[in-house]
Amino acid sequence: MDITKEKIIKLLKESGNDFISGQKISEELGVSRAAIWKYINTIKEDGYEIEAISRKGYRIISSPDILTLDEIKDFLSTQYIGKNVIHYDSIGSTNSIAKKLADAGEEHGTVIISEEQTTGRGRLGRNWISPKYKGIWMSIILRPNIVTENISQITLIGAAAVQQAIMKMGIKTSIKWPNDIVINSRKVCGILTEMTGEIDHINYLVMGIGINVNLEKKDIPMDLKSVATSLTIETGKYIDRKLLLANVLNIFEVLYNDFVENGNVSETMEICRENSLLIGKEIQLKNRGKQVKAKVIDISDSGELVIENQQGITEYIVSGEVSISGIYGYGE
Ligand code: BT5
Repeated sequence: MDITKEKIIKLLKESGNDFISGQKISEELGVSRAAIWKYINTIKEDGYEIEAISRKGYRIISSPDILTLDEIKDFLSTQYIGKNVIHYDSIGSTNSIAKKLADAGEEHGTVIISEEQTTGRGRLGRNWISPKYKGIWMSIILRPNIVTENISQITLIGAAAVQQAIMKMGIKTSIKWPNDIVINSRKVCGILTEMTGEIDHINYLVMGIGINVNLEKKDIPMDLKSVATSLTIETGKYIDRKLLLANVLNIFEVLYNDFVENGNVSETMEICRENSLLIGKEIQLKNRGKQVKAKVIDISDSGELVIENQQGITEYIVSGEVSISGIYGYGE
């Protein structure tokens, strides 16, 4: 966003219910009053409701429900995650843009957010519906100095952060290893982690997180009715996306730091275990085209799914897709 525009929004917010004069803004920012008037108009176009009274000046009546840095920074307590937010009104896929920007050198911790995605992506080329203003559709650019084999743990850090952030809003969800957050047998969040690098070296990682926040039943297509839900559908309440987004980023950074600085994922795994949808259940596991039945015993300290196969042998699974009876309409 334009830096002067950002500063004007900041000044308006700081003066709260009081008017701030064009003269004062002009002095503080060193721009002409005519320019300020133009900026105020573009700020209004962004959805801010601004009252302007001659000789008194300007004040904000209401802020739009959008996920710009201006709108979330009061809730953010991070050092680097989300300190740079690139916000779009509409985009194909935040993961695709994040990869392009990361290729061009965009910094660690940058968050790409769009109010809507027109070609949101799931895993394996699947679609992710992302209606406007209804969810959190974002990608975090990460440049961790870790070995490639540990990257599946980062998806679990994302899942744990989302689960805990939703919990902070008073809503209990479960984690369906490795990348879904589930409420009442339906999916409210999916995570898509993509990376670029060599065998033993990561250039960057893009963690895409999609959370269905204020989608109403009509926003969910017919064929996804048994698969997808939203926080508002489940609670009947309108949920503050700004606060939820900041919570996710705040918690994510704490868990992520512990991982990259101390090699410690114990808190993440504890969250994944305690809120696991799968532990103790019979599942179907699909991995590299093979499908097997198994029972889930645990999630290991390094994030593998610990299963007992049909021969009674314990196996440690790093990646795969799990189907479980009664969840997402499967086997019902
Ligand atoms: C995922 O894939 O769950 C990963 C989703 C990641 C989405 C984020 S949004 C920001 C970033 N930018 C992107 O382009 N993507 C990421 P997967 O496990 O493959 O699940 C995909 C399946 O979930 C689809 O085939 C549908 O059945 C279902 N689905 C599609 N949209 C959904 C939604 N909004 N909520 C719940 N389920 C959905």
